[in-house]
Amino acid sequence: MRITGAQLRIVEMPLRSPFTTSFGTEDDKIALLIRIDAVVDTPAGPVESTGWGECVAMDAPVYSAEYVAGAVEVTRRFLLPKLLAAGSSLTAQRVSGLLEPVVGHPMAKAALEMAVLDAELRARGISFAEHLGAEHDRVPSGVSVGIQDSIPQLLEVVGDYLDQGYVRIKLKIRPGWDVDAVAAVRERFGDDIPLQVDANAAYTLADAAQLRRLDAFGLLLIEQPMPEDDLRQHAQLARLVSTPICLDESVVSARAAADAISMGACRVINIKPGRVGGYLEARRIHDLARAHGIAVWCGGMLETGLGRAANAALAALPGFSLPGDISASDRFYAQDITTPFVIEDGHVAVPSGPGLGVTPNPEILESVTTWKDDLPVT
Ligand code: NPQ
Ligand code: MG
Repeated sequence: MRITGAQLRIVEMPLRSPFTTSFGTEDDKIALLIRIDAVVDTPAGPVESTGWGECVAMDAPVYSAEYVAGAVEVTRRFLLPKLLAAGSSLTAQRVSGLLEPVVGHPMAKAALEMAVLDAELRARGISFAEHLGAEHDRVPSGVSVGIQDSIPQLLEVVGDYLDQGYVRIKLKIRPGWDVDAVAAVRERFGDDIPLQVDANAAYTLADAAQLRRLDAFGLLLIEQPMPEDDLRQHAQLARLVSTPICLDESVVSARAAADAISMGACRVINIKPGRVGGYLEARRIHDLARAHGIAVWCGGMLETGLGRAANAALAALPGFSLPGDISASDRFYAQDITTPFVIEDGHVAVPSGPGLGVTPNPEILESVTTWKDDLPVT
């Protein structure tokens, strides 16, 4: 394909309720979207197409090093020019190689690859799901529950999500909000609900005794207890607790996943396409984990309907053996920019149309846009 147009756009969407994690409280979701116009070569000849990419970097570098303004800068100044330089030889498959000389910035790279892949697949009439190798037309839906002001409030929120049909609950934890929160949820809702926790790197190995207390509650996993670059410490912790350790922030590539697996740092991996540089690298991690008997599930970054569509397609691959953080749109948003994803019988449908299978509603998109910029493509 050849890129004929590129537009960056920042959208700001109010969250239905504040979302608190160990790294802070978010009241709004800020997303960087990229639209690419392209002429795509197909068996039927050249076809004009459009592709959408969503960058999951947050407004501030608190989950990982990337942040929205940095992603804008690196995309316009370093990443897009590398794709333009490829001329008409550009394919989605080639994007990660073309962008490899730029160190880091996986979320910005992932958004560009997603847009190129979407444009390509729309032109060829193939869905993300089919292209990635999905084997299901719906995926089980889990929900991530933020840190609350009180235990009664937590129980009310969790009860609400269970009533909506979510098949797995993930509690955000941090020192001071861990064992008691888990104990209360178990006491109220029983031992049968699939339950896990996510620390977003808030602990150290010195907290091993406290984390070991979680072993009593039959959790599916403890997600990212310690900082991103503490693979070795995670391997040590894995020997001190019986609950499976799951890595999120630490798994920044298939190479990092291979290191973590060989070190015994995790028995489960949360795959987030943005964090690992794209859907194609995400699939490689799926394949690698599957070959090693490591369970994977699809994480979430409060994506709009665009990213949610692609995540649902990925989560439909056969190795995704645990429910992911793919919730309904209304978990986070009163109004999504695409046709909203809904939860039905505990599942979210995998779009089947060409490319992402969803497009932004133009009026809604404009109404949430706070900034946009057409990038030069000649
Ligand atoms: C995680 N996500 O698994 C993340 C972290 C996270 C669904 O728990 C705005 C944008 C707020 C992205 C808060 C879930 C966010 C965000 C938390 C991502 O670690
Ligand atoms: Mg996480």
